Amino acid sequence: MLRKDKIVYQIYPKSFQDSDHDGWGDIRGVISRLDYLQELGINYIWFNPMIVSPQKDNGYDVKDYRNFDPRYGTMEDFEELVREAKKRGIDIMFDMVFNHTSTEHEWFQRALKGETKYKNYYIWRKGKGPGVPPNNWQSKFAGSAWEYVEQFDEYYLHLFDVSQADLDWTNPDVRQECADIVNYWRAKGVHGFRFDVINLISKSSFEDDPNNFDGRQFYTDGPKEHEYLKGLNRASFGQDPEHLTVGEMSSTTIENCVQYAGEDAEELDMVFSFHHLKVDYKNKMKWELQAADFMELKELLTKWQLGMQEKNAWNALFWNCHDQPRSVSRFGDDKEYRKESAKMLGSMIHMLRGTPYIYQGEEFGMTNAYFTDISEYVDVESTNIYDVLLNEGKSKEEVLHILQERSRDNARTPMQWDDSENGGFSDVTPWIRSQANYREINAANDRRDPDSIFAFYQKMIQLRKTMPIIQEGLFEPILEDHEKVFAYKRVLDRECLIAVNNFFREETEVRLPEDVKGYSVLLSNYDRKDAEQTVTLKPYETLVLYKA
Ligand code: TEU
Repeated sequence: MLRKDKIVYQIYPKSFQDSDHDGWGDIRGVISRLDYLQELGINYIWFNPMIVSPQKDNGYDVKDYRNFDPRYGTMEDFEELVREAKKRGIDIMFDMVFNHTSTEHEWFQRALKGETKYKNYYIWRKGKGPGVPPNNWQSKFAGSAWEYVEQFDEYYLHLFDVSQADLDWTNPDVRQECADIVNYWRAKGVHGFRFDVINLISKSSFEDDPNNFDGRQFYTDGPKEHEYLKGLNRASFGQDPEHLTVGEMSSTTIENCVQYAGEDAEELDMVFSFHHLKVDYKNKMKWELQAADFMELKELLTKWQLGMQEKNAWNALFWNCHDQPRSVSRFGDDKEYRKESAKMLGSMIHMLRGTPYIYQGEEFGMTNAYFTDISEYVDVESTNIYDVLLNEGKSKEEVLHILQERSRDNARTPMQWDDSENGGFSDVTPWIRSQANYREINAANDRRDPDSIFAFYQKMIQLRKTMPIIQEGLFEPILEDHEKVFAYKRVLDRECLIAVNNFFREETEVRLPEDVKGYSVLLSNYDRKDAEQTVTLKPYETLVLYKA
């Protein structure tokens, strides 16, 4: 049974805390910071992959599913982490990357040696003619999704980097291997699993994309998805009554997600979907900038809340992760109203129906990286697209500006703990540059403020843990036409919660749908003590009212 009082904290281990002076975060570094996480109040830590990987895609290119990259530490370190976390009431969630492996993985290497068993673990097709790939699908990281291998005169599919070969899930051996890997980590004390791009594992057919787009219609939410997920559930985590699972769903639909995360579907507990994080993509294109379309954001979040609720399915709630620019820079104001807007964005997410995820640094308002030179970027997607956009004729300045807004590295800079060298992450040069603003924006500085963002997050977390209305209440949109405010109600029996959030730097007036005399203020980022039916909201104000 899914516990609805949980809050997950995401750690990008490479950038969280270095303990052995190599500029690279590690497990012992995490152990040294567990008290901080306990104080915050979270229940789960989701770790991005720490297993052996050539690091072309920072661990999402898996070379060995069962062993840690020594730069992160040893199995003994991990066992200690599990014990120490447990003492503090924290469970571990691991990232399972099952759509693809690194081409350095033993399976792919044996495939290349001609072992049929392993060749059948991957997806191979003949080209359409000499030098012409099997179809026009595009990799998510730019270029064709197919790579030619001369000795077979065939191409293998890679929806991501050329070093990330897609696994063939129609092969029962592949499905069994994946279940075995989940069970291996379960035996080590892992109860939580995040499944990377798991809705891409069932490919429907291998025809050309008629719209000359990337081909996603043929490999997203494919015909066997639900069957594969039910099978994985039965063969692995479903046997653990305490499990917590989340699927990362790329370009998915509500129709599919109500099943993936339906209460009785026996697939997953919840889903990440990304539509609300594309409202600043012009024509849905990641590398074309536009100001966030606030009405579209409201519409999408409302549609997903209602659509999932109607079918008794469960959302993961988030603004940030290791693939997204920082929310305070993107939807808030990371200068004048950084503190106010960071709290407002947190409140908006944490009062919704679903399980909230906090990404490292969000709890004290870390901002985008604002790198000014391409040499500062590490992410394969960013460096690839840099060349592509230059070749398309954009100027260097223009492309660097786009990356400042969109690059995944915005979220991957070292955690800013204090104002010491590299923000206290490491005393040697980190694998990726620290942000220039760490002397001012850091956890220690924030926590010196009695009215800190951290304290606000602590409060939101405690509210969720103690108030059934936040865990279970029904979601109901209000003020749907308001152009500045995202507002909603949560209702449980006779209890009611009203949340209003001003997304803009101007004051704005709202008239609530009912008299709020009997309500008390549950959360405010401006020290508001009471409210009337008509309220003038301050810049980026969040106000949460509650009536028992
Ligand atoms: O991301 C899946 C994914 O498609 C994106 O969020 C991706 O970063 C974006 O679309 C590119 O424009 C997952 C992981 O979270 C990501 O870090 C990996 O790179 C990717 O899968 C491949 O494993």
